[in-house]
Amino acid sequence: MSADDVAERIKSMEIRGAAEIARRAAQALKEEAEAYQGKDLKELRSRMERSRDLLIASRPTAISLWNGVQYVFKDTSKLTSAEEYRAKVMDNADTFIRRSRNALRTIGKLGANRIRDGDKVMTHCNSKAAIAVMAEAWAQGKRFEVFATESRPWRQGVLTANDLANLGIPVTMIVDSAVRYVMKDLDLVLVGADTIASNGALINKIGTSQVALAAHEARVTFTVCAETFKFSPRTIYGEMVKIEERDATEIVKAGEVPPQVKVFNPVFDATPPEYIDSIVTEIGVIPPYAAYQVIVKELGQEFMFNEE
Ligand code: RUB
Repeated sequence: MSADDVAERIKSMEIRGAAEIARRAAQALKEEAEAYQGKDLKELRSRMERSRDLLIASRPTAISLWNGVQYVFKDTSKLTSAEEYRAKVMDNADTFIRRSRNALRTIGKLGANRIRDGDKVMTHCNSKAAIAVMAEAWAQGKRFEVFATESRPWRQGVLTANDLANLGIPVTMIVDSAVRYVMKDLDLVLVGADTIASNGALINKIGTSQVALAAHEARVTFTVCAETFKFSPRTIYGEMVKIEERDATEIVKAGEVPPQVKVFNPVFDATPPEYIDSIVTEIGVIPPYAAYQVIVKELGQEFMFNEE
């Protein structure tokens, strides 16, 4: 699929979820490089850079997309032929996709240790990382049940409920506003991440911070499942994470309210680190306050000081 197509599908949410958009963008860049038959490095570079910019602009919040795309261009600036450049881009894309899939498996294994037999778990939105943890714990024979929030306005909770039901995991759907009401009976919250900032703040689907607040109040453990490519090197430079706002029609249909009514539709929010017990990554279970070290150590050489 072309980069233009993938960017459009990411924008329209046909392709969604922070890790998936990163993998699909890397794959699109790989295919674009693969399809180039010419010998003109300058032309290839400019085509690839156009696609890179298009993909990065397709959704603004998830740093995974930016990290994934940057990875595809790793060590390409000094290459001198179109063949070398093409091969490097393709190899980088494959490596990123493979690492991201491996990370998901490792997160599943490490996170599963956090689920105990008989637990009542809540999840919000539809995170493949959080689901990997529940899938692994279930496969290990642990028996627990899950409360999945609806996650308005896109209702990704329906996807989660289907994913869990297909695995045989008992799941109850609730509306987002029922979170605090059911929280007092729960043991654990497991959510994914679009971005983790250098101070350990979590940026995830709108409503995550309310879930965290309710968990904090009820002393329910709040755990984030996030690959290291969800950590943002850009926040180390002081950059704020851009919170995507989507169209009003996702909340109200045309004509439902008079035109003077404003509609505000932010689709992500920030949960402060003090509400997060731990973050399950492929390099271990860490406190949110270790985010800075993760960025420097894991992503440092590859992303931070590399202007490519
Ligand atoms: C999805 C969302 C998910 C994270 C993590 O939002 O907020 O919790 O992206 O997902 P949207 P994963 O539906 O708007 O993309 O663990 O699959 O990367």
